[in-house]
Amino acid sequence: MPAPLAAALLPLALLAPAASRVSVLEAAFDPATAFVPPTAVSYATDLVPYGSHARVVTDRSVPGRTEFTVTVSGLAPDHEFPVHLHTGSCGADPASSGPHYQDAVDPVQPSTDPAYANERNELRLLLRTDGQGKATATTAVAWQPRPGEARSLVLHAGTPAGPHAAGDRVACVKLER
Ligand SMILES: [Cu+2]
Repeated sequence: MPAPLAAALLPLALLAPAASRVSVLEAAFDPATAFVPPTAVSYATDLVPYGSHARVVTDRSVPGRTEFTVTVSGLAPDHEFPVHLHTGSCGADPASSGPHYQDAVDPVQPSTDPAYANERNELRLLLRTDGQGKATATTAVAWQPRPGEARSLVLHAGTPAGPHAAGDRVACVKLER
């Protein structure tokens, strides 16, 4: 049926100029100590097993706005993982991802002032895995990260935390080299 097919392809063609503002990152979680430094690091294999998978779509096609969509598979089932944009990169030490990225940076660090530490000034998502360990979450913020300053997405232990504190960093995805 050629006509419906053409109709389906037309919107994609119209969107093509914006495609360069959309980046897609796919990675499997690996140990931080892997010979080739991995794009996605797991620090807690009970929650984020090696070989489990993340896909991050960053859409900056609308000026002054960024939409993040995070999709994971193979994680611990029926679990909530808070996910944040952090300033540092993913290293062997979970703390290497540094503090949360803030659009307006709190002059007092670590930032606890709700005028800065809030979901409009930071990027926060909540991944809720299903019984198979899959989850997807989308959020948008009214800013675009400054290049080189938002280098990772960090998954926290969340709930049920088991042997981990809820805030522990259990995995990290490098957004920039
Ligand atoms: Cu965080």
